[in-house]
Amino acid sequence: MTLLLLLLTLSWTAPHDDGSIGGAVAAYDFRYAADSTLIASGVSIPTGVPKAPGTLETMSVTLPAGVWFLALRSQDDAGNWSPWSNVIRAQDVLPDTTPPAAITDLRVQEPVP
Ligand SMILES: [Ca+2]
Repeated sequence: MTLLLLLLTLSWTAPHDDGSIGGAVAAYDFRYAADSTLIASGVSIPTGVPKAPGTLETMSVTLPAGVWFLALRSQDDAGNWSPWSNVIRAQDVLPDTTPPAAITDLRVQEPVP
């Protein structure tokens, strides 16, 4: 039996410490869950140190096969948490099991001498 995993590359823009101004945030809280309403109690995913505000953050995540919802929030150095981000849905890319259609126009193009 093959152990199926879901491999994702995620990205977001690094936020500011104080709303839309200030330096980098201190930490991220990145989670996934089987239900979009359960993100806050979902499984934590380790992230790197937050980058400078406005920088594109990218991260590779490996999850068990299935359908998952993911979101993150950030914390400043005073301990304040941002609201949760938008929630994204990720699922396995199912194997392609649809074959090509049958060719139906096979014919002799010219008489063979
Ligand atoms: Ca702040």
